[in-house]
Formats: sequence, C-alpha cells, structure tokens
Amino acid sequence: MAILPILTVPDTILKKKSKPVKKVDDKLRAFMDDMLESMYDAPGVGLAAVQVGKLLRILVIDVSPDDEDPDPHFYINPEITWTSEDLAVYNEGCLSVPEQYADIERPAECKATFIDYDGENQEIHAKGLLATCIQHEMDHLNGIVFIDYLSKIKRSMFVRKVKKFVKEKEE
Ligand code: GNR
Ligand code: NI
Repeated sequence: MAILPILTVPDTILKKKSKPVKKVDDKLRAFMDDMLESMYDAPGVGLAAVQVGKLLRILVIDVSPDDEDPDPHFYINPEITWTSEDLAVYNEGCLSVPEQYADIERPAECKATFIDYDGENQEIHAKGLLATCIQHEMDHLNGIVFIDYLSKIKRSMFVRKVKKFVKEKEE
C-alpha cells in the first residue's frame, strides 16, 4: 500500500472530468486500497480518484464516527438517481482546499447507484453527512470543487490561502 500525494487548488487537473472505470480487477482494487490509505492519512472522510491525479470515476468514503470501527465504502462509476427537495447546509472542507471551510447548501438526501469493491451493482439511499459527502465527491468527478459555489472574491481568497499553506508546508 502507498500514500499518494493529494492535489490542491488551483491545480487544473481538479477541473477535469473523470472517465468511467471499465473493469474492476485486482489492479484497480490495489489503487483503491491506496486511495483509502491516503484518505485516512490526510485525514478525510472522502476522497475522489482525481484528487490523487487519476481521472477515474472512483470515490472512497468513510463517515463512521472517530470512536467507532472504520467503515470504508468504495463507489465505482457512481450516479445520483434522486435528490430530495429539502436542502441541508453543511460546513464543508476539502482535502484539495486544505484548512478552508464554507457553508454549502445541497439536497439533504440522495439516492445513488454504483459498483462496489467486488464489482457488484449497488444502490444507496443516503442522508446526513453521507449524503453531503457523496454529492461533494460526485462534484469532483465532474471537475467541480466546493469553492466553485462561492463568490469569485471568496474563491480567490481561498485559493490564495491554500497556495500560502502549501508553500509554508514545503519549507
Ligand atoms: O474530509 C472531508 N470532509 C468533508 C466535510 C464536509 C463535507 C465534505 C467533506 S469531504 C472532505 C474530503 C474531500 O475533500 N473529499 O473530496
Ligand atoms: Ni473534496
């Protein structure tokens, strides 16, 4: 297993649309294991493959409470099939926008279809943090980062702060 470096804004790779996975095999599973390890190391509750530079439609999410056992889930070629009318606001963060947080409003619940780690078709009805996280990660697969929902001025402030954070970390 390996910890992969996580891309940060304004890296243009984060703007690209990810491509569907064609085959779920051991090579892909090894990459997904690396994604999971990288997510736990960060630490974060979700990670999209594009965040580690691979433009494939893969997410890993674990929203289990810190004091409980890990509960990782892999979502391959996920598609949101339904979103609730009622919305929820969550103070979102992103590993690609380190140390910056903003309230983002999204549908409170969603349903999604996806392929799991074993290559089986699955469906999920998500609420709470999981619903927010699935939608946040789905955005990554379409080249969208949560700061794209903010005003231009707030977005550029976040990008400036991330550049400073990354630079200081490198020193
Ligand atoms: O770790 C993360 N926390 C988080 C909190 C609120 C809403 C979304 C997220 S996802 C984020 C990890 C990440 O950047 N995934 O793309
Ligand atoms: Ni993110």
